[in-house]
Amino acid sequence: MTQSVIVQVGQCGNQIGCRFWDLALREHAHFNKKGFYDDTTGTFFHNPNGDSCGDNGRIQQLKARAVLLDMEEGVISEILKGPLGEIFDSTQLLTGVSGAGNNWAVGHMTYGSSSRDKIVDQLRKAAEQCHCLQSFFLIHSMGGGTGSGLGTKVLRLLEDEFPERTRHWSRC
Ligand SMILES: Nc1nc2c(ncn2[C@@H]2O[C@H](COP(=O)(O)OP(=O)(O)OP(=O)(O)O)[C@@H](O)[C@H]2O)c(=O)[nH]1
Ligand SMILES: [Mg+2]
Repeated sequence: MTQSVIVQVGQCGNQIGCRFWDLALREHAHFNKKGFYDDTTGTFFHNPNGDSCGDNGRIQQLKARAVLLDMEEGVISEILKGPLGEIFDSTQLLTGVSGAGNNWAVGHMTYGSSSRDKIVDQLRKAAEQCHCLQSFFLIHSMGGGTGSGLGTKVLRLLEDEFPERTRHWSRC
């Protein structure tokens, strides 16, 4: 079975990404009534307890196979405080302070350069948690500075660093 990693960039990317996670959790809960960690669940979710689960083999904890990027803090900190907060941890997040002010060049060039190594590191960590990584899904806006500028930078990074993996992107 293969796995995929979702990369959400900027306000729009993170908000739409969270709608995806909400739906994915609901679907798994609907079809996986016994609550076992199986290959299907593993497509988008990582079991941080390894192969071991709790009593009766039921899932104790799930983490999204995701990397969350935003050059301001507000949206991601709201996500962490909300009902989806538990499926992410600090190693999957990268936030800045002031955002890219709706400026593609600031997102692409300024943050793209200063954050490159940290982003690659997070992508690698997410990839290393997969037995058989199939693809990356990138979610970002065409407007905004972070979504458009850093989002397109991340697309290039994925091509450079993971040339053999499929890339899908969703633009809003
Ligand atoms: N469909 C949809 N579009 C959104 C959402 N949030 C923002 N947008 C659109 O995204 C564009 C602005 O991009 P943002 O994602 O807010 O900006 P950003 O990527 O955070 O970039 P900066 O804040 O400029 O650094 C506008 O066209 C918004 O209408 C959302 O939740 N859903
Ligand atoms: Mg923003």
